[in-house]
Amino acid sequence: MRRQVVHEVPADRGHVMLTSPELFRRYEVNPILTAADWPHTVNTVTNPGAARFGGETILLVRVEDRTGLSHLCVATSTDGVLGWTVEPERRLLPDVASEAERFGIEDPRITECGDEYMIVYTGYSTAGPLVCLASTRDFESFERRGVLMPPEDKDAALFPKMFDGRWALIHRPVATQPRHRAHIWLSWSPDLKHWGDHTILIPAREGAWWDAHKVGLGPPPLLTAEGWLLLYHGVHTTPAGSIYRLGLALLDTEHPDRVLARSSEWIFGPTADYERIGDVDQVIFPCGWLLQDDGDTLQVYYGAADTSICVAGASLSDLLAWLARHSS
Ligand code: BMA
Repeated sequence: MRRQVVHEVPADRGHVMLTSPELFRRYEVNPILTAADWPHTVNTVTNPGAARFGGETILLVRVEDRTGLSHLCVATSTDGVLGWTVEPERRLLPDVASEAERFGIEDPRITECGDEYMIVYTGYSTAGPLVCLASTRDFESFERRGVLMPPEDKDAALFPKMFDGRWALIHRPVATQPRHRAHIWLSWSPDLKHWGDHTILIPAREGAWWDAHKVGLGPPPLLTAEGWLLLYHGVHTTPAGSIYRLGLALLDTEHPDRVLARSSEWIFGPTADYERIGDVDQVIFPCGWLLQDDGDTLQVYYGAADTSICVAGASLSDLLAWLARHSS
C-alpha cells in the first residue's frame, strides 16, 4: 500500500536550507524519510540511489526489514525534498535463492544510460558483499544483469557513457595487504559481463588522514565542464568507532583513469544528531545526487547513521572552485 509522507514544516520558513559556511547545506526538514514513514514495519530506511524519472525525483531506498535483510523500494517526490510517496509495490527484492543475494541487497547507485537506468548495488552473498547489476526503464520491473565483481567488493557505479566502446565501473574491493586497506578501483568491460584492465583510481591514504585505510565511491560520477566529479567517503577510525565523511575528486573527461584533483580535506561530515546517532553512529553515506534544472544546484541524498534518509544542497560551481584550491 502506498503511503503519503507529511512533514511538519514551519509555515514561515518552508524548506529553506540551513545557513552555514559548509559547502553542503542540510535541509531543515531532514530526515526526509524514516522507518516510521513506511506502511509496514521495517528497521531502517537508508542509503538511497536517486534518479529523475517522469518529471519526478525517484529514490531507490535501501529498506532493512526486521529480519536484518535489505531490499530496494521506490519513493517519489515532485521537488525531491518534500511530499514523498512511498511505493512498496515498486521494489527490487533480493533473490534469496541465489548465493549472490542470500542475505539481501543494499546501497544502489543509479546511472541513466539512454532510456535505461543501470542500477549497481551490493549483493550480500554467502561469501560477503559483491557487486550486482540490474536495469529498469520504469522502476516497476527490473532485469537482473548478473554479478559484476566477486567478494569482497561494493560501493560501485557505472559511468553514463562508454569510452572507446567500453563501459567503465568504479568499485571498491577490499585488499588483504597491506592491513586490509580498501581503495577505489576502476575496471573496464565491452559488454558489462567481462571485466579487465583493473587499476587503482583513488587509494586510501595512511596514518592520521581523514580518508586513511578505507575509501569508497558515493553517488555515480557526474560529468562537469572540468571533468567527472566524484563524491567519495573516507572512513576515519577512532577508539570510539568509525566516522564516515565525504571528499571530492575530479577525473579527466575522456580518460577517467586520470585523477586531476583530490580533496585534501573532508567537506561534509556527521554533525547533526540524526547523523551522529543511529544503528551505526557517525555516518553520512550518499548513493545519489541530482543536478537541478538551473545546472548548478546539486541535491545529495544520503543515509544518516544507517537509519534515515536526508538531503543536502550544494552549488556545483562552488564545489569545483573549492576542489581547485584544496587538492592534494
Ligand atoms: C558501508 C556499507 C554501508 C553503510 C556503511 C556504514 O560499508 O555497508 O551500507 O552505510 O558501511 O555502516
